[in-house]
Amino acid sequence: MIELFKFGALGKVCDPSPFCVKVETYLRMTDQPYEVHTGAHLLRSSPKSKLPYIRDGGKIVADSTFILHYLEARQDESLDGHLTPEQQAIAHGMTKMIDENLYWTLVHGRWILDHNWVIISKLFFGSLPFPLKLFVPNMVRKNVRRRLKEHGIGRHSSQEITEIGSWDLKALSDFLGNKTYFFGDKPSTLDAAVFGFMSQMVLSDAFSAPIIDVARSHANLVRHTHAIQDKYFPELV
Ligand SMILES: N[C@@H](CCC(=O)N[C@@H](CS)C(=O)NCC(=O)O)C(=O)O
Repeated sequence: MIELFKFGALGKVCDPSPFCVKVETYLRMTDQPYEVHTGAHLLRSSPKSKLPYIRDGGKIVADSTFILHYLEARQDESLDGHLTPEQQAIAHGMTKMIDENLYWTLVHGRWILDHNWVIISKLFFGSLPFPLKLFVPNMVRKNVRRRLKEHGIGRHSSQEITEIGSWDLKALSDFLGNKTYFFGDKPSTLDAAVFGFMSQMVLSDAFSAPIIDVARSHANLVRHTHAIQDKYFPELV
């Protein structure tokens, strides 16, 4: 059986990491039995020092994109099997837009906006023993700030970062239109990737940020998020 290593549920969201949500949603959409291991300490055993990763018997696969490629190849009927090569190309491009661009607007909203930092430092570091809790949270935040700068997005103002994210959200919303899923009546890996991100914005009230307001202003993306949550994560509704 597949073992999924992730952080753990945050309220109604099955994980605070969009990448962990993407993989778990994929496992549920493809009806695969799996068991979970949860906790930030798992970062230490992760081959890429990030979550998620999976174990399938003796094989370990890290990174949501590698995991989905591995799982797609492993089963008889792939989740994207109904897509044409052209649709698969669009799905790939949009997924990377979420993973490599939109994701960082979420990181900025959670870690850099001061009012959310207060929440995140309690949520993620609240149980650290004294004196670690005095300096570890600020060390990690400094590291996140550095990564945002290196990525490039951290060189923009908060207002510009929201604008960058809102272009991606508009593209997703325009592409979804009135369809149930991004490519019609059947879900695909793109639906799992979008849900990974949108679930953070729509299903959790833990954080507030302009990018969250923008995400919630797209009625069709909100409808898509609730539909996937209701169907694949009924225990969290
Ligand atoms: N490219 C990776 C990204 C995974 C990732 O960035 N995970 C974050 C949580 S959202 C993480 O583990 N961060 C911990 C760290 O960087 O120390 C994937 O697709 O799985």
